[in-house]
Amino acid sequence: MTLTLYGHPLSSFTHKVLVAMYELGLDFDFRLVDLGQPEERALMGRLSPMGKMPALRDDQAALSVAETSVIIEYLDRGHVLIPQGAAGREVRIWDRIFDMHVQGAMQPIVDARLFMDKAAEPGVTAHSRAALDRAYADIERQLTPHESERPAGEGWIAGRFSLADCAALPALFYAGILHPFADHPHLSAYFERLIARPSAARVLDEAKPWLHMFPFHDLVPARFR
Ligand SMILES: N[C@@H](CCC(=O)N[C@@H](CS)C(=O)NCC(=O)O)C(=O)O
Repeated sequence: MTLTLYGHPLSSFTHKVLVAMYELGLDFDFRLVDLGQPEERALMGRLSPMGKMPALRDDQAALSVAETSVIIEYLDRGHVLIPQGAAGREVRIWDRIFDMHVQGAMQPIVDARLFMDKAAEPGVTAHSRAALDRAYADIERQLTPHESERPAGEGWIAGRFSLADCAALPALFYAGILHPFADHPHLSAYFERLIARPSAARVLDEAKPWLHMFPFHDLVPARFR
């Protein structure tokens, strides 16, 4: 494989794939894409159906892969991050929860700040915070021994470290800045384990020089800047 990941060091979904690539010890080039430039946006449009980042290019196979979970599945030939069978189903469930119900709930807060009138922001934010509260409660239950039908095990969200934990890192990083979860002890402890993982620590370290561009930079805890 001759791999290039097209993304941005501030992009949460790029973080998810970077954590996976570092976990898998893959050799690859990183191509920083500036979606503010029309030609760069057009480039992403050619690599990925919705023009979303990140996208993976495998030159040897002459193909491009989009959508983070699909990219990671493509890379994980040895089923290290996505086990086969029932365990894999649990991993996919939690991958979806972090992408859709944590990132998906958090993103409107950022979009409202970037693209909406100031007057519209409180309504969007209130809706997002309520959705995040529901997601946090479910994750807390999953991580609480004897509370869930789906045993977390080994300190990770679904058995051993997996695709779902790759998804959890950026989702909880950004959501936790905008809507903290300190009142959820198991979730908070899980996040501390995540950020201590060398792959995740490396991704967050690489994001540091870019975090001043995050619209809520003033809320980023000092330890991440
Ligand atoms: N479901 C997609 C989501 C990717 C996504 O939303 N990426 C964001 C960056 S974190 C993006 O490309 N935003 C730019 C845009 O929507 O124009 C995935 O998992 O790859």
